[in-house]
Amino acid sequence: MESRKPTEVVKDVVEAAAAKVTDALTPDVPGKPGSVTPSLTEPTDPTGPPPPSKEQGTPETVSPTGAKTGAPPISNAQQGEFLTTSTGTRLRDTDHSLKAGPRGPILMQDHHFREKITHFDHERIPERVVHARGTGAHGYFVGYGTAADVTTAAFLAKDVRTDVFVRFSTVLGSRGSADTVRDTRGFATKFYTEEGNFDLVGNNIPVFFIQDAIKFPDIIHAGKPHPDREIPQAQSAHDTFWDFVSLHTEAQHHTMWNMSDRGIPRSYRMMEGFGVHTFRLVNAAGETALVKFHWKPKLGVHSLTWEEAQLIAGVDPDYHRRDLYDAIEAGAFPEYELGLQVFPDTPDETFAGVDLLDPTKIVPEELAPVQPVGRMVLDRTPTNFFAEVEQSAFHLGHLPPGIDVTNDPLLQGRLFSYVDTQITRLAGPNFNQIPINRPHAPVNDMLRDGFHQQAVHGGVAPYRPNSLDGGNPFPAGADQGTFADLPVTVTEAPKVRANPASFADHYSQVRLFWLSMTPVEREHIINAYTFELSRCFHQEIRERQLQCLANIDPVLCAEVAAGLGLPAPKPSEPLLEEVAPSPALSQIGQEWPPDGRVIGIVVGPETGGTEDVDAVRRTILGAGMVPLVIGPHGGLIGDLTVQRTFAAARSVEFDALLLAAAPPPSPDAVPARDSKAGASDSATVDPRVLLLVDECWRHGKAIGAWGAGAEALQQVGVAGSPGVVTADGGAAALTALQPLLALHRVWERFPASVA
Ligand code: HDE
Repeated sequence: MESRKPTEVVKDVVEAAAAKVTDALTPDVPGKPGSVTPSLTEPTDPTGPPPPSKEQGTPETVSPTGAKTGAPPISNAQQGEFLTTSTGTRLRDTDHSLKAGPRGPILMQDHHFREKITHFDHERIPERVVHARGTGAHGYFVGYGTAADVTTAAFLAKDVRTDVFVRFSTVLGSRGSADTVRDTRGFATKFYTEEGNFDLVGNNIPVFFIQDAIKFPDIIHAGKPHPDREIPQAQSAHDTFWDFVSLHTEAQHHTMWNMSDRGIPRSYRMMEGFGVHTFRLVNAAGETALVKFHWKPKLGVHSLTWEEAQLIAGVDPDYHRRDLYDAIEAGAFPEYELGLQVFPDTPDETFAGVDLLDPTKIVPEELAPVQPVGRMVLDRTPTNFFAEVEQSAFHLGHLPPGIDVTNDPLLQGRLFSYVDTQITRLAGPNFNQIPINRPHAPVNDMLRDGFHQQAVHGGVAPYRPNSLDGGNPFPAGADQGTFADLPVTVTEAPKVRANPASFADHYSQVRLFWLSMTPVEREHIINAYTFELSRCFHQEIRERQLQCLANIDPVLCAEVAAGLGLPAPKPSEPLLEEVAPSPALSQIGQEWPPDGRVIGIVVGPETGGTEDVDAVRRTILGAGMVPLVIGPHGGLIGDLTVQRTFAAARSVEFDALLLAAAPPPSPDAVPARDSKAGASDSATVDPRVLLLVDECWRHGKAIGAWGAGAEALQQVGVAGSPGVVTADGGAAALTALQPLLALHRVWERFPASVA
């Protein structure tokens, strides 16, 4: 028999094992990079570019001027089997530059070398000045037809389906910062409507720090890292932020939302979205109404705990990005309902005493219910992050007929800013021709030339009036689907740099928010203020912010002051006595579908392959959730693929924990190697498993155990406590866990100290 080299034998064995593991993994575990399963050796037979993965979407193949090309989406991607220059000439070698002999200098004539390096040198573009860290997904929106009495916007008509692209983001951090920092989240949606693009560029918080756009550079300079040392990154726990918000007290309402659990969402799938400003709608009869836009997530609004958020920032800085993409890949498509709060368009633009032009105020949903007008589903991940997510450019002036702006001074300033910033970031005025930004409606705009012009405009007369192009393009008539500038009356007034008097109330709604929270949510708010202020260097800034808290609520102020070791000041303004809380602002007290929740399953060296564990895994998958098997070592235990080893697992990756075993310390539970393994030599259960249980308990997560798994609960001392269940078998443990998951967390584990 022909003898084989040892390396070849090893290769065969490894490939066989890899195939087995891959087969076991493929159907269940999201996150496979690309659509191709790699071979162990480098491929040599030419094949075409890989097809997209099943979950990937790409911009519609319309021309730069919005014509449907009918070309398959893949026509935007690279073509052919062979390596070429950017102008299509095939290349034989991309590993060696052209030199004057093997030891000689590189020759100027090496076009491929110069093209490759030059292009690489220019791969980076400026990140967004705010909202730099983001992620995006494609999807669709379907109108319910319920908005017909307030707007003519065609995409809201019944059963009209419109493609969308959504970009979620944090505000303060740079492009590579962590996802789970305490911050506001951007929620920007581009609707490619048949009447032109509509960009709803909102946040997950319904109010903003400032009332006038001219203050935007101030709040952002204060929130960004200090200019001398460029720290801290992506957070507000520092002097310049608190210096500004404690002086510019209209920021206190937004700041309170940031210090609440809204500042650390569990997932982009579990966040509300708000248009923030009041918009003006017009219906077919020409009647106008004032509205605020809301996105309501199907899965409810949920948050991380502060400790989880901090741990995740280290363990998985891409947590929200991964969560979004894994959910879409797993078929748990994120879904949101679009709703409107509708107000009469009265001359004072005020509803129930709330000035609708003041972006630091909400209208409680109890006073103006959110009326659903359509549904959005995100069902495709990007094919190329840069081309789609980075190059997406939003602008709240992109409005379809039927939706118009108001005089909110923040909104007015934004109308200027977004185009201006794209011109630098996307290097010229033609950014709307980039595939992700192209409208799906015909474009005939008379804008010409400029950097990166992709349209090949015909004709000779890009001006009006003209006769040389036969008069084209023609202004459309009022009945031909035009955008109408509403004839809103502007009251005669002197030119001033001033705000309306109603904008001077900076505290009543902050108090409303605080009083609408449940006790445990208040505890979190107290903790957040105390954490952030204790990170400030200057005592003066802490004291000044405490004065602001005194003007919000005495309990809040006293608790934060105690945490900081400072006296609690008295209010400097009278506290609002009669406040009707808005229960809609609280996240706690309802039940929500557990779709896409991640359930960790701890298995031991023997329990891994048991039928019970396998059945639990399949039931979790069948229920639209994601199992994460955690075992003593990688690879397979029986037929079960271990997704995380005890060394690599951390409780923050899952929403609930199931213990099928209380495994003994595995060989790598060596504190010198893994400090999570602790120092105890006498542990009978792997200390990393005990840490998982301990952290899950601390973070209010449901825990279930069966069989030997119950021993781990005993050792941590949590057996029998709220939200900790033991059962005869895996199926029963999972059943007991599910209602707990619907509540998001086991809140009763932590009795609150404040009422
Ligand atoms: Fe923005 N904002 N913003 N903003 N904003 C930008 O535009 C600006 C504001 C929001 O995923 C920039 O393309 C000013 C409120 C989101 O690409 C810039 C003011 C709200 C995104 C800009 C505001 C937002 C941005 C930076 C004060 C919630 C990310 C890059 C008047 C309703 C969009 C860019 C994306 C991005 C300016 C205030 C939401 C500089 C001047 C209020 C979600 O143009």
